[in-house]
Parts: sequence; C-alpha cells; structure tokens
Amino acid sequence: MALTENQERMKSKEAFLQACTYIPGGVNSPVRAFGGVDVDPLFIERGEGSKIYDIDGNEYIDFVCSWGPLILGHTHPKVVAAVKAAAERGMSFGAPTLAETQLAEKVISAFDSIEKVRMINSGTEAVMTAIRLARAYTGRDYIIKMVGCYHGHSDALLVSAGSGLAEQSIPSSAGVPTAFAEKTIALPYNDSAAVEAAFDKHKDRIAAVLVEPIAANMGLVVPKSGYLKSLRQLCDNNGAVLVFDEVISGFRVALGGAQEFFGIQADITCLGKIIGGGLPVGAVGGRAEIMDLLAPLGPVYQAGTLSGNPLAMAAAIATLDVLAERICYRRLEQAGRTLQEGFEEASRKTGIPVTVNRAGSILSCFFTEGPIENFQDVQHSNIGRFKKFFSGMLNQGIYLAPSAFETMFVSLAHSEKDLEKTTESVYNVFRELAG
Ligand code: KE4
Repeated sequence: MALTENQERMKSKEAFLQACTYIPGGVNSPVRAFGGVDVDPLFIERGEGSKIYDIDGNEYIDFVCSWGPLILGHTHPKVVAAVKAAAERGMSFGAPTLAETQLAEKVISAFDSIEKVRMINSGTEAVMTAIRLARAYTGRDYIIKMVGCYHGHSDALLVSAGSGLAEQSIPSSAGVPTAFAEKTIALPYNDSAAVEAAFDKHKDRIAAVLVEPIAANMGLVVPKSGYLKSLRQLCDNNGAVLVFDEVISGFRVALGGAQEFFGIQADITCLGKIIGGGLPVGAVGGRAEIMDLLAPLGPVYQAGTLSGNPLAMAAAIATLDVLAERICYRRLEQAGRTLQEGFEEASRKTGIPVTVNRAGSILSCFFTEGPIENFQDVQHSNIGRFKKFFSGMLNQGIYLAPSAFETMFVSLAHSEKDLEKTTESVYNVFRELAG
C-alpha cells in the first residue's frame, strides 16, 4: 500500500520538532522552515549529482541547489577531492595561503571590472563591505536599493520603501534603528525614472546604487532593456558608485556574471554562493582605487577570522576550474530553456495562467498573467496556487524552493532524463490544479 505523504516523511517531521526545541524556528536560516508552503521542512541526509535524499530515504530532483551555489550539482568529484586534500593539510591558519591568491586571480580574469578582490564568508558581508567602501570612496551616506531585491541581512538593507518615491526607507526588521534605515532609499526595480528623480532630489548625498542586475529574490525578474545601462549612466552623471550584487548571478548566467551577460560594468561587484562551491565564501571586488581603501592599506575596516578559509578556497577553485570550460554555459542555457518551455507548454495544455521569467539556468514560474517586471507585479501572483504546486511537485519527487519569491536553479548535473521527468511532473500537477 502506498505510504501517505506524512508517513513518507515521518522522520523529517520528528526531526523538525526536535530541532525547534534547540534552534529558533528549527532552522539556521528562515526560508528553510518552509513558512511559504503548507509542508513541513525536509531534513536532508545527503546529495549526489542532481539529487537530494531526505532522512526518510526519499529521493528528489533538486532545483534549490543550496539556493544557487551547487551549479555543478552535489558531491562533484573534483570539488570533493579538492576539499578532502585541503582538509588533510589543515582546516584554517588565519594566515595567507596561495589558494587565496589563486582564487583572486580567477575572479579578476572572469570580471573585467574587478582589479582587486577580497574574500569573505557570505554574500551579506560582501554587500555590507561594498556599501562601506562606496560611502568611504564618495564621502556620501545615502544608498539606493530596489524594492524586492535582497542583499543579505545587514541593518541598512533590512528596509522597505518609504512613504513616497525617493523617500527615506523604514526598517523592515525589528532591531533596526530608524536612523539606520533612513540613509537607504528603496525604489521600484526596472524604473530608471525613479532613480533619476532620487538623484535630482538627493543630489550629491547618494553614495551608491545597489542592485541585483538580475533580480532573483522576488522570484526571477530580469532587467528591462536599457535599465542597467541607465543605472550606469546615472551613477556616472552623479558621481555615485554602481554596485552589482552578483551573489546569485555571478558565475551563474556567465563566468563573468550579469556584467558579461549584459555587457555593463559595475564599480563594485559582490559575489557569493557559486564562488564557494557550497562552502562559505563571499567576495567583494572592484577597481583598485576603490578596493585599496580597505584595511590594512586604507581607512575602511573589514576583517574575518575564516575569510579565505583553505577548504572553501579549494572548493571554489575546483568549481571555477570546471566552469571555465565555456561549454558549461551553453548546457546550462539549454537546460533552462527546456524547463521554461515545459512550464509554458503545460500552461497552454491545461489553461493554468503562468509567466515564466528566465536568465540562463535560473527561472521562476509565477501563477499569473505577465509581464512580471517588478515587485508590485509579483504581488499579483497566486500564492495559494504556488503552494499547491509546490506540494504536488514534492510528491512527484521534485524539490523546488519553498517560496513563491525564490527561483529554480539548474545545475550541470541535471540530466535530460531529470528535465524530462520534471516537465512531465509540471504537466501532471498543472492538470491537478486545473482540477
Ligand atoms: P548570504 O549572506 O546568505 O550568503 O547572501 C546574502 C545574499 C546577498 N545577495 C543576494 C542577491 C542573495 O540572494 C543573497 C542570499 N540569497 C538567499 C536566497 N535567495 C539565501 C537563502 C537564505 O537566506 O537562506
């Protein structure tokens, strides 16, 4: 007799209850608690290639890929071997190693806009450092960010838009003083006029425009033609720094990230996720005249006990070495296109209205008519239908991000067979939704 959904995941259910006794919300990062869906979180035993296995022994095709880092898939032999070898030489030294220079060289050769780069431990730290650098470089305080973009959990960025366009933001998290939020201006994504108006209003008080060049934290929203170019122009015209948060898009849509994909150069680039190959790595890079402001050379302090950790460097170098074979991005593009076509065909066949936004191997399916060009558009999507879709796909053995405001990540480990099964499952679940 087939197990019921609950029986199939009893061990995860019990593990979650136990975790909640010791860890706030039972998780070490909020989205993992599955608050955005009507399913208890799965506890994962292991991953291999395109698959993950929960502690109840269920197998899933994984499209979360640890929220982006695992572009090679789980337990890639070259990455595992590199980390094992590094571990046998020592876990951490708190001193420079050749691997850090080697990774820096790889990042600099991939991004034309980066002359120097500093390794850190997370995307949050990368963006936090980028903002501090931009403020020091310009002597200005205000930062423009876009509504719906997420840049980690530093105080200045846990904000929501102020009362009107170009107004100071208000805190979006408890514990963030209003004073910290006030220096951030939150504007609609894909709205160049709003950015121009903010510069007109705040003139030479704006240190930087911070943007995800491909927004992937409100579901996937791609920049409209000319949008990134307009941000580049506005920063140049107003003496502000253009900061691209490429924590997701870096090495994802191209080896040189969105900057290579769209041909626009940032002044400061924030990296994370893929650069660590699954281990904790962030990076901030840019022109030497900006980066040399960092201690010990310059007056901008930034530090980290485990920055440039040898195991993380080993995972990073092994990952970027594989990605350096440019055929990878053609394969990733093809896989992303196959999935997008699968969603759109299922929509045509079942009459379920969807909008699929995609950039290479990252995509989101919104349950609403399009276009979806900013956070306001995303609000029209049918969250209730997403939740049913998520549960249906999980029961078909497909593990998606447990939130309508995240994206699907495809890896080089996803086979034709995986993609076929996935598009078939999408059609099956859409038919259930169409009822
Ligand atoms: P971390 O501090 O989580 O390494 O990076 C923060 C960050 C910065 N910039 C962008 C564009 C990001 O997407 C992120 C983190 N992304 C989320 C999910 N989209 C991480 C998942 C989580 O918070 O558990």
